Amino acid sequence: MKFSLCAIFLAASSANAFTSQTAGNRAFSSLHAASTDIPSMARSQTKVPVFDEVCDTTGVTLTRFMNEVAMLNPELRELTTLFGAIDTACKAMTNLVKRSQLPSSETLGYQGEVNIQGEDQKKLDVITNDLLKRALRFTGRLGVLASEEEDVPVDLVGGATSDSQEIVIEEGEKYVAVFDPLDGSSNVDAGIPTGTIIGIYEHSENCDVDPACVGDECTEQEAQCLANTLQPGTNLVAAAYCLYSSSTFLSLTLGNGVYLFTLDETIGEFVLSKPDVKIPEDCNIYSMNEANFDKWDKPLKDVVTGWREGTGKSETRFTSRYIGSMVGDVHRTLLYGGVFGYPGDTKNVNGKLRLLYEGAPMSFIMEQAGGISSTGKERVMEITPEYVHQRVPVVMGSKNAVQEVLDAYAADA
Ligand code: AHM
Ligand code: MG
Repeated sequence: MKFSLCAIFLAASSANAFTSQTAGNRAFSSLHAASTDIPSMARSQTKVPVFDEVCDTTGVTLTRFMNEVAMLNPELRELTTLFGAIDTACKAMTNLVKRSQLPSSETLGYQGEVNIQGEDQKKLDVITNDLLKRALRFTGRLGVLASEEEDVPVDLVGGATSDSQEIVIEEGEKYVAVFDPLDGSSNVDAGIPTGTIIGIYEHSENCDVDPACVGDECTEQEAQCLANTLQPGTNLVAAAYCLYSSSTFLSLTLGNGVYLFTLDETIGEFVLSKPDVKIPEDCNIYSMNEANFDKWDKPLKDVVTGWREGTGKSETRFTSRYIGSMVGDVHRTLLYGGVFGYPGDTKNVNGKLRLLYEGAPMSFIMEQAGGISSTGKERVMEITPEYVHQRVPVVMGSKNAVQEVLDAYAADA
């Protein structure tokens, strides 16, 4: 085992993955006119850790992985600090989700509040949002964050609480975080997998915001700084998801491949279980809410009909798997191959998923695993959000099958 793990990392090292992929991600960047001028993110080559000695008992923990990334790439030290907070928050959220099933926990059900998107908030949506916010806040490395459960972008450094929409920017912040604290929470009462999705962007060093500025009191420049969250996925420096299921998984990318960790509860650590995850190019599984089939665009309907009947490009009859929790559905899609989608339809032209904290980070991970993520017509990663809770149609997964969807849309144009 020791030998094979070392061999895998040596292979990753020779591929120089972190650097080249990060540069590739940047190459597509274009900022929305309304956002602050984010400095060019050209960075030196990121070095991949090589583990020539692996503890048989603990393997390679996330902590060690991040320490080695930081030692090799001092400019990423603050980013690895953020991952320390994510590591802790995902463990805490694992316990919350697990314990929620116990009669004594009283965390199931609805909070009695409706979020900005008109959705009923579950108690666990609110608790996990607060937990993740606080964990990230205490790193002191974060300027602004946007969350599914917050009306507007907020900052963690200045002491805002979940009850306060006050936005404060302090010196020293370096990153912007976007997240969905408990995706698929409608499933949680039934004990079905849920997840956390996180994206991290760089914060503009040029931002100078008066800590007293709130809402309309902010100058245009200050408001633009707060709009740092409105960056396209191509600007992401990192993305991660945690999946709360039979095990807890933490999957991350720093722009150079996807690394999958599994929580070993006996030692309380995430342990590297799959370095450099690659999605199979071919597949026979699709994962979409088929109750909406009649309302989908014709090109998508035609392709899915071909998959059902085995008359599509691959001449393979597909099967269907749909949990209704994006993190779980995408995780399975990454490991087994497949196509996950939440397309637009005649009722909701942009589908249901949110671009900033669902579509973009999951697309970054999918692309880093060798898959494709598109609206059918354009790359999800290239869309600059105009507002925080913007929705986006998504079709992502195995290269050849997603390409079949893109070809159908192109032929229909
Ligand atoms: P949520 O963020 O409110 O939990 O909604 C997002 C979830 C995704 O995890 C999942 O893909 C989708 O909603 C399922 O929606 P539907 O029930 O319409 O199929
Ligand atoms: Mg969600």
